[in-house]
Amino acid sequence: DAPVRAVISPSASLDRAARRVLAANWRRGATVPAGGLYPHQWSWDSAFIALGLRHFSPVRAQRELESLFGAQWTDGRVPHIVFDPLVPADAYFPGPAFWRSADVAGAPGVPTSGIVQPPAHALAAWETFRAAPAVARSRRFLERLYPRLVAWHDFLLTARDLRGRGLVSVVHPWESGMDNSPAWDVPLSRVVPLPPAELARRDLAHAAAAERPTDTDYGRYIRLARDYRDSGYRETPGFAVEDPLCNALLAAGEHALASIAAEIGLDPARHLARAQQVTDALMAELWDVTAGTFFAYDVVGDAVLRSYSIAGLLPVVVPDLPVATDLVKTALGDRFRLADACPVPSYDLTAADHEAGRYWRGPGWINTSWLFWYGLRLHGETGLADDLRDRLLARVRTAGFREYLDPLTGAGFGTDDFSWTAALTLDLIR
Ligand code: 2M8
Repeated sequence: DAPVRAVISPSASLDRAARRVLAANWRRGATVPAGGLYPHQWSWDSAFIALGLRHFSPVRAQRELESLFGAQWTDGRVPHIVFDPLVPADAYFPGPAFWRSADVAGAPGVPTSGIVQPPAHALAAWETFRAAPAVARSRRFLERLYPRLVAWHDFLLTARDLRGRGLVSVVHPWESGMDNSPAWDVPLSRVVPLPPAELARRDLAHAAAAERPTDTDYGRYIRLARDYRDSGYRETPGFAVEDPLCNALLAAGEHALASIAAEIGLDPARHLARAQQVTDALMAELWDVTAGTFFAYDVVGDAVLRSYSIAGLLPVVVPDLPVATDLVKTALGDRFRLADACPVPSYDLTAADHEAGRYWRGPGWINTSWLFWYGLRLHGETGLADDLRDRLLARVRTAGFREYLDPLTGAGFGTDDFSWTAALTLDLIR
């Protein structure tokens, strides 16, 4: 399928343009994030994509999540990439030949990666159900997905509770979804990068080098992934961090699982108890009252990572979080400038190493901004939420469905026709 460049003019509505992007990126049961740069199915992308699809094609939204969970491993992990066997092997690096999932007992028939991504899926499944309950009931959508979502959260809270404090660790920067976040600089500095000659980067054919991670970053990503793979995807390599965003999505996801359980006639109590446990652990281990944010924890280095990233504000998506007001205050301060910067910057605007156009080191993203918007509404900050939504839509109208934007100028970066930008735009319009 040729990528469709969305032309947004006053005559073509944003809604129609967004649907066109999602139609062009649909591939026989799942949506690719972007045809050139990311030509397979990505885990948390599918959760965000379902949140948009549910408004005009609830069955497609359900299938998006079903196809992802169809590639779940028997240990419960949901791989971060499900490879499309029809796409040429060298279209994306590292591809199926690198991950070698076929060699692992318990991996599915379709080739996948072996690492994971943030658990946004239970929330997306519940919201997908809520958009069209009758269709979902007739397809037994929740009945079929629920045991898989439970196994996914079980995997995270057992295999990945590396410190035994009730929090999940990510063992690769790609698992955080915020690949080259400055928050990972210290733990990554211990990883010896592979030389550029051992990397076959394909991303630079689709996006400017200045907007992507560096070769040194990639050398470290590939070494970590290779070591994890060579342990049979069991032993965590020299990188493990407790990320506030992953843990917040898990807590919010357990609340969603409680709603799902009740809907299909099961007892929601264990999910509410788990949500509370993860929320308590977040507060006890990652909250910094003086800084007014959550910080990630470096499990290997046994130290707090005092880096102000948007991930530290995103526990605002957790119902009953006792510090939501503090997070909003931090967001309104100089580091994130919620009142005028848009999308919400991925990283501290006042930091010396903030880079307005380089991937997760500064630009604003629609998915993390959507999560902040969702959290604002959850905690009754309707005025701030409406204002953020209006400014996000204005940015997309001007820049198109870009991957990420300069939060101060609105300039677009990365790939165009990016699926979660289009999908979450559709959700924000409603
Ligand atoms: C980016 O990550 C992939 C690796 O997973 C890459 O750089 O190739 C991240 O922005 C991640 O959050 C996202 O899910 C993925 C696909 O959109 O791209």
